[in-house]
Amino acid sequence: MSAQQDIKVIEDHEFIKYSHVHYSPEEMKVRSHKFYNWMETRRSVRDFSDKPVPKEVIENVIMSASTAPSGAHKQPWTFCVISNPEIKKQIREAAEKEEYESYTKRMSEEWLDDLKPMGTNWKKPFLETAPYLIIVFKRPFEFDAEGKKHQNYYVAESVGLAAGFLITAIHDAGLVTLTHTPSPMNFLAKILNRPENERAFLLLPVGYEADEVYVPNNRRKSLDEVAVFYE
Ligand code: IYR
Repeated sequence: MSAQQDIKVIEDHEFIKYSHVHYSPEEMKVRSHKFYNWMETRRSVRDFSDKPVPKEVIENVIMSASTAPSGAHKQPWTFCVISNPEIKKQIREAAEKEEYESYTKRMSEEWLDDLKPMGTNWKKPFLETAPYLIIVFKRPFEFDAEGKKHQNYYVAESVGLAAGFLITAIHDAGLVTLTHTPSPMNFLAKILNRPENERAFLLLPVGYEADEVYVPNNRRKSLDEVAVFYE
């Protein structure tokens, strides 16, 4: 028999008693340091292996992403998971068409210069090689059963947080990803036949890195460069 949940009703709404796990200051230091070291090993990868990944892992990382906080708890996101080779091919062709235009016409000289150390170009073979593509859609509004439109709140912030959780969960599972933003992205909603309340937000290929992968030798900003303490 499970323990009875401690529930309080305030103005007709249920609240459940919550307490988080507590660690000693020493344990917190060790845990936070370990977690930082682990996150520090994450890298964006552009060369993928076609080695299969269990679907259950993808399901679990999406459920972790969906634990992100969201405006008024609307969870204004949909994760589309593509493993079908025909659809991946369509996505690659459409993305490369847009990226070709971007790299050859739309991006400024300064932007192209800033991207040189990343070694990117309009070619996106990973869109077919990676076993899974996860496309994160934001949902700016919802339709209720009567067809009435309801706005969601802080949609970009909420979906950005869910994407961060997703990337963290993918890393934790021992897989790699890339935050790919083909621009403009409306071809994705068309190919995937998404409803009118969804807009593509991010495209993440997910899988194992290719056998021999090199990533840009980027350094990350130090604490001093990213944080200001007011004591
Ligand atoms: N969307 C393009 C270009 C691109 C832009 C930025 I800012 C990057 O950090 C990386 C790439 C692409 O995906 O290649």
